Amino acid sequence: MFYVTTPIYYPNAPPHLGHAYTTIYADVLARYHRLIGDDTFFMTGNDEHGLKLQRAAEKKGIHPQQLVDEMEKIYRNYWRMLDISYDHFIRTTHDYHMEVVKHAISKLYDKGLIYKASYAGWYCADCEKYYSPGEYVEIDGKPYCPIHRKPLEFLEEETYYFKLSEFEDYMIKLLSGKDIVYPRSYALEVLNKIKAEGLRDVSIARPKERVWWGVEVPFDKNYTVYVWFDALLNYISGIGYLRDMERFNKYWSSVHHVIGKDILWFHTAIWFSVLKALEIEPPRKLIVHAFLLNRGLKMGKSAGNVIPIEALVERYHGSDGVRYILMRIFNHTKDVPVSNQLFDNIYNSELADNYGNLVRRIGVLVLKKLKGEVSGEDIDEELSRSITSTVEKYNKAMENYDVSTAINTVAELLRKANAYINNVKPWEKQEPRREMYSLIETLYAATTMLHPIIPGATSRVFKAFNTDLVNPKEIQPGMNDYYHVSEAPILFKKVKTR
Ligand code: ME8
Repeated sequence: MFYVTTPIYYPNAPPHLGHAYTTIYADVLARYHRLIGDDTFFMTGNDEHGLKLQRAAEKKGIHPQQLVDEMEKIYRNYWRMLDISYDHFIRTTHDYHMEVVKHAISKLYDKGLIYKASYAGWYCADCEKYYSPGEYVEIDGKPYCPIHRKPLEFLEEETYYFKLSEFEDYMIKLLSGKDIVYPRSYALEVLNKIKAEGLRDVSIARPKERVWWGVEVPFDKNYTVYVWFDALLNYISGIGYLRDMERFNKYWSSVHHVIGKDILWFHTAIWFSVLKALEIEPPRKLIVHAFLLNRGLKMGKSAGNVIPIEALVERYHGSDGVRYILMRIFNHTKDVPVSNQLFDNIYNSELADNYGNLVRRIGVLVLKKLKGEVSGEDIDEELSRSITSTVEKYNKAMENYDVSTAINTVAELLRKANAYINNVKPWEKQEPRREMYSLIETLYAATTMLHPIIPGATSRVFKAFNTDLVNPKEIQPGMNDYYHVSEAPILFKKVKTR
């Protein structure tokens, strides 16, 4: 069983490369788990309520419902463009989701975990979050959002609070004990913050006169539910919480949330506490990654430095190039500065040369020298050992959520195969049977392992070699005792470096 989620994105604008980074990563995990035979469920979607969306619609002069309906199509198109194999696209305006939100807030209310009081503080509508002194940055004596670098708005209102403070001991115990957050450094970061500042109660509702675009609070129709409380519940509503508890229980026990580090606090302090209050187990894993930077800043709409997804899909002739590049640079703890030069280099040297060109050369040689037929022989010993050790390292890395290490181990195997072909020079031999079998077996193993990352190109290779995928855990040298090669595809056209 493997249930994996992405954050649900704010559809006030189309997704950019940062959103693609998270979504492709989750897709790679989902594809890998399907291959190893796990019953897999992969969910992404949109976070459609709240002030940010209300304002975005206002600015366009349309109803928020119209905006989020249009944006759903746009998001789905982008995910299709990137070969994202999600099983469900959740929207927080779905009825079944809103039912769960109402049920959850009522349950907390009945348990005495919600109370009314007034609140005054500084708000960032882009984050949908209050910032306290010490958290915001001051520019010319005025408070600014530390993430968006925009002036904060001062808000003062009667609101409902969730007694987060009651969960302080629970959170400290949970974060210091169980290995939920990956990498662990993020758990320690949250732990330190809680130890330093304590867990303060959070406002969980908004007056309708200010934020009318949201789920109505069941016990007070003058309020809507705070968008973050609404949004986090997607992870349980999307797999049938309330409607189909059997299905919910089945998937929840294996839930893996993938998020960027910007929303770590919501996904630990708040989410784990809400789950506890609802008497639901904490998630199995919360997998956190760092940011893509552009021109020194976190890539984002408000910084005005986003790279559109379609620009890269076009440049690298489809989704595989973009998927490979982003997964190759994927980093959980370090922010990664992007640049055309870096992307072109990875694409040209690793995808086009190390992999694509090897596929082409092997295909051409088998067609020319062996009339397209390769049958089982003794495999070159060194390559054979390399296949075995790569498979082991690759599976270990994938199981540890470390996709970039998994890619590097396969790239290393491909480099060995390239060195081998240059060394044994099969083109100088009459019938290089053993050489070509050794090469094609190595390529078969590498192609299988790369499949979750570049599903399009690898499928073409399987088709050209008239063979099919296996469970990557079962790959071993000498997998197939016969290949019929019908084509030598050119997978990746090189790009001219700018
Ligand atoms: O926060 N680098 O939605 P959002 C890496 N709706 N990842 C990035 C990135 C960057 N420069 N920019 C964005 C929300 N991301 C809420 C989530 S979940 C219950 C609600 C990715 O549209 C990263 O995964 O602002 C980040 O956490 C997410 O987009 C934020 O998306």
